[in-house]
Amino acid sequence: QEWRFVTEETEGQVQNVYAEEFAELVSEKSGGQISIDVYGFGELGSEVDQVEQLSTGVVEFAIISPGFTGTLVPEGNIFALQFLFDDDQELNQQVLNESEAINEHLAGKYVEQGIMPLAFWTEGAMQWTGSSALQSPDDFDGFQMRTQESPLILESYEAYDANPTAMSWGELYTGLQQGAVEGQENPLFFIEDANFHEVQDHLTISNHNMYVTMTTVNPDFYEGLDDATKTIVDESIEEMKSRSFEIQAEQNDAALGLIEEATDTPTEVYELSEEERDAFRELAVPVRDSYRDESEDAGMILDMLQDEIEAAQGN
Ligand code: 6CS
Repeated sequence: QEWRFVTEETEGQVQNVYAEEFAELVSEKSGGQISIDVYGFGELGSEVDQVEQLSTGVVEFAIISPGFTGTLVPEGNIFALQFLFDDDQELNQQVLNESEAINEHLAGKYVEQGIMPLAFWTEGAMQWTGSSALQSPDDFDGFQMRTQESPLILESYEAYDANPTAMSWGELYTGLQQGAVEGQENPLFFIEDANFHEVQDHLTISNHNMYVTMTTVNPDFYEGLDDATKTIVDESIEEMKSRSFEIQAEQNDAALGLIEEATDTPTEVYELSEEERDAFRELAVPVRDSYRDESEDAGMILDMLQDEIEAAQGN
């Protein structure tokens, strides 16, 4: 059998390393009977096109970031909420692995739209880059911020009085270079590998949110698998849970040094203090009320997740 797996990133980046390793596991476990072709970003379309390719069965597997499903699955906007999770990414990954709010209630909303999440995982804490310094909410006043598609990501930057625009990352380097947008948010590995630091003068270590993504499968395809094949998929997903964390940690740990070494395109690095982060947090927290208004179950999902995060922090 031959399956297709599309990601939102390119060769060597976290999602592609993940997909290649997943393909290898499935091939091994099936004694070479199942081979998975991995398609990188740009080979099949934009991030939003890929959401449809998964739900219509053009591809069997996809890595989909909730930032691109904001209008399709409003409850998925929960990951747009800044300062909701802990600063400790390992604790966050544990919550993502074990959360009933996410793996049952939120996952159910995705299944209703033809997207079956098999794992939710972090690609690391997100940081800001800008053509000007971003150290206080005032610095975002009128700032042209690029974001993913989700309404609540846009609203989160409107809360800082910025002018956010949704854009595919395929257009982002040129957009930053030509000044169509002035800044963006991403984990350090992605900022470095996509070379955004080349066209940005400032990098703020803000840790304002973490980047969450999902390994997904087409539900009809998955339900149609025989039990032995399902077990191969499930075991491979399980084994990739610790691997995904290691892959992102390794790349994110190396990235800041690489950005600082690129002295021909210097980038000023500034780390926010806790007090400076609090000024953003204060404006970000009310956006949670907009999340509650997203749907009938959104409030329940948010309350449950907050309890789960607090329980994990108490350990
Ligand atoms: O900023 C983005 O849209 C891209 N960022 C990451 C970390 N992965 C893919 C995504 O499309």
